[in-house]
Amino acid sequence: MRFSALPLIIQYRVFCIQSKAHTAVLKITYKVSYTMPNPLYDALFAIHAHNDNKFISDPIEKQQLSYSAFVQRAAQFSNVIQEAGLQPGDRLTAQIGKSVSALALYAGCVQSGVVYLPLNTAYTASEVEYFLNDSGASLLIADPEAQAALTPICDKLGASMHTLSKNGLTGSLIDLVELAETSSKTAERTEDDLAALLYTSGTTGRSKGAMLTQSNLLSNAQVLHKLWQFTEADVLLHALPVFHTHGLFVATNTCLLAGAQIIFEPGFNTDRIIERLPFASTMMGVPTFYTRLLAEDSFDKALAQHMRLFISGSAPLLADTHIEFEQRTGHRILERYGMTETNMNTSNPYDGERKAGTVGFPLPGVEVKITDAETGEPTPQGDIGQLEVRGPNVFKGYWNMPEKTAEELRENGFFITGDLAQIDTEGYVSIVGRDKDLIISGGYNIYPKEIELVLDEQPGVLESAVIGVPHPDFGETVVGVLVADSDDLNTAKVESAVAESLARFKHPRKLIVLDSLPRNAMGKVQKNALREQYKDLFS
Ligand code: MLC
Ligand code: AMP
Repeated sequence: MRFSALPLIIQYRVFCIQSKAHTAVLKITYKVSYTMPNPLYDALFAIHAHNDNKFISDPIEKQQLSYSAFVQRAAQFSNVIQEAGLQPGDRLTAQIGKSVSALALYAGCVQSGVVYLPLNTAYTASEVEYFLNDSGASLLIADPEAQAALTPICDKLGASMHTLSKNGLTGSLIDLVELAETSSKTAERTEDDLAALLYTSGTTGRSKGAMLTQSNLLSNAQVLHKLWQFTEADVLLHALPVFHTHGLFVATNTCLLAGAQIIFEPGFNTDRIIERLPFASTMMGVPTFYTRLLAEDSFDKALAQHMRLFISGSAPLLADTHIEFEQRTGHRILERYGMTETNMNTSNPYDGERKAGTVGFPLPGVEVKITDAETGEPTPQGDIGQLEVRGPNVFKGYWNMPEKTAEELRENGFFITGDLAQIDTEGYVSIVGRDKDLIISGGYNIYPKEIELVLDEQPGVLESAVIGVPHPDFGETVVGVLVADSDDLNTAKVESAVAESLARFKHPRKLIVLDSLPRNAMGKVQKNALREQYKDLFS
């Protein structure tokens, strides 16, 4: 059982060596075909079963966990998941803090073949209810502080719940994990089986579950590992949340493939990051990380001298930030572009020129084209159009939403990203805008429609328009423009209603009341006019 996660050949070799029947090994090797019972588990975790190198460490607090110890911990989580009755293909939802246990839970899901559905810790109970209900998840792992609010929801939906504390050290889940065996049966999976379900908000206000297969995740990690030249000598300073593609897949899977070490920070605290930078060789972040570092006088060349690579993504990195960063540290940030539905699509080169304001070239194996939104036909070289991508990284479709899937994922495999882009004569892709009504605040996607639906329901509100405006820290932030239908409009009450139903990062940082919304001749709200009018609100 201990080696059941390994390819059959290796299992047999190990078995033969253990039983001292060395002579049988070669004969058997040629008879048994090479099977990969769980490609993602084998590539990311099983290979580390005997790796005693550091996986997670903290150079300041002098803590560390080896790869082999982590694999054993993951097996304990896998056993608990299986003992809870979850079968391969079932969904497990987690709204938990960033901890080693959160990573082991992810690994335990991969090992047991259960589809992992991580949720932003900022989501309110009503948001969690939507995800639980839509995904049909049978088990929710939640913070003990959220237990009282989430228990009735689980009861209503027939899901079970376990708790896990923010630091991952206590909770009913840990009580079971502590008792579980440190080896576990590995569920057989194919590359096309789902590994994760990640929700992304939609323009209609309803979040969509992006179905990510084992090969979506694995192929992307393999490409990034090679392209960005990660090795076991690397130490990644990891300050991203682990409920999104960036922190969970791009950062973690790439390190797992390389056998690199991770300094696993609970969040982005500038002082703690500055303290740990000298021990790291690489960092991945959203642009806010880099602007926050640049705001510190102590952030200089000396502090970054051991670094090999800074990577940015999830939101546009201003060319000014790129240039200032290079002047300050001598490092050119490598900007890449991706999405929940597609993992990573493009990247600036590791060795070649990293062009500020661009997201580089399509990744190996990924096709990118710019098309006309009306006709779907490719646009002439250099023109702006909608960006479409195709490759092994592109998701399988939206969970239980065949129509939405058909709208965005063409039959020929190209996914319409909703981003507007152009490609220069050297092949560098630039994201120049969005065809979708979307705000990206500090790397979190916010769909205005979702907020407008809540605002419109409030007493005294006739209608609303939610826009994104420039923000010095978050890149963009949310502003709500309201039209009153009576004297009853009380913006403080509106704010508390929003707070009850939507995660904090989606809350409008300002509510503005107008007599009417600007509209074009067709009656459509002119959000561009509002964005222009309020563009300096936070500068
Ligand atoms: C926190 N707050 C935010 C916010 N993050 N508000 C708007 N936008 C955000 N992104 C709220 C807090 O709740 C708090 O509310 C206030 O803003 C200030 O908090 P803070 O302490 O300054 O925030 P902090 O905890 O430091 O978080 C900021 C951040 C974080 C930028 C470090 O948001 C972050 O880690 N973002 C990364 C998101 C990410 O991983 N995206 C990848 C998606 S995958 P109050 O009540 O105190 O005012 C993807 C694909 C791809 O996009 O290509 O990668
Ligand atoms: P998400 O749905 O959270 O995965 O966010 C994906 C979106 O983030 C993309 O569609 C882009 O709009 C945006 N994005 C990601 N990386 C970049 C980047 N480097 N530059 C500009 N936008 C980006």
